[in-house]
Amino acid sequence: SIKGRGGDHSAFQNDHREAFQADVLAGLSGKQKTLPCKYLYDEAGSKLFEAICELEDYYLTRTEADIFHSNLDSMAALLGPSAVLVEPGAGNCEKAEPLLTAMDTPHAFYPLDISPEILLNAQQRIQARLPDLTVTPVVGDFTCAQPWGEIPPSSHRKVIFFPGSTIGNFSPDKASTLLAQFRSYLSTGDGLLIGVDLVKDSVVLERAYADSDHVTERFNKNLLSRINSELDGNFDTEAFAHRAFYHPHRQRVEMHLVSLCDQKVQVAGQTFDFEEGETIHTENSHKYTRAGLEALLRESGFNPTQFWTDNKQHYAIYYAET
Ligand code: AVI
Repeated sequence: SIKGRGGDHSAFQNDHREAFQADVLAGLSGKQKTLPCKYLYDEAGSKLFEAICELEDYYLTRTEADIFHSNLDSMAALLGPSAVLVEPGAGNCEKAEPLLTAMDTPHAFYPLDISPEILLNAQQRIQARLPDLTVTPVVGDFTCAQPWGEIPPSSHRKVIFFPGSTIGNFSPDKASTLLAQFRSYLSTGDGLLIGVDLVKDSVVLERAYADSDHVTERFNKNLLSRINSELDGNFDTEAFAHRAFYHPHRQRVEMHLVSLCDQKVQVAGQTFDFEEGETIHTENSHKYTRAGLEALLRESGFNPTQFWTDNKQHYAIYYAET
């Protein structure tokens, strides 16, 4: 079974389109044009993101996978027997699968994602490998209350699994709000297993977001193609360049699309003017120090108890208790 579509998929899609249009029109109307990064992940965008994760330059996925691989048993021991694992933004669930396999008889797995297709594929794959586990995909935006309301209460220990440095795509304020929201779905003694990218040399950071294979460029520009096809836009993707740079003061990599000329673009019947060099800010990817992340966890109601990293200290995984 799949939850969160309210039995009416077309209504769900309509709401989704309306929210997309409202967010895009608002984002393009500001002085600094912006587009919310969650819209990077339509079907084509999700495939491009999967390709990014395979890139040599994008060290995050590989480094996190190595840390998991080297520490799976101690992580599984911390989660304890019969735990319920909940993964917001689960995508293809490739990170949860080895963890679930290492865990002592996990009770249930709830992957949450906005894409039902990806979830259903993952459910079949995991169910085939772990036939005794109940896998219940939940469709929805994990920053909203809706998908969380679909998860039934349980007397089993709950652990929220939030790998991939997804927390980095939220501003520190929003990250704190999100973690506090996670906290509100948990009870005392429950846990959070979270992966974060650490502050490091800016050359390494920038190469990860402006890769030599130009996959991140395609990922970024796909947002314009998506606006063209879903919101009747006429962006010329050739008239924009991909730019990614590390901002050391804000501790984040910023991703932009730079207009290469003065131009006008139509979206959903509205016209937007671009000057040459003007940018659309499409994503922030915040990087944390250990102290910074521990402070964030504490202010959101979590107590960090375990920490794992790689030998270059490029990436960290934390276990925190409520
Ligand atoms: C999903 N998220 C953690 C990625 C990141 O590194 O911020 C998204 C991404 N953007 C460009 N490359 C990857």
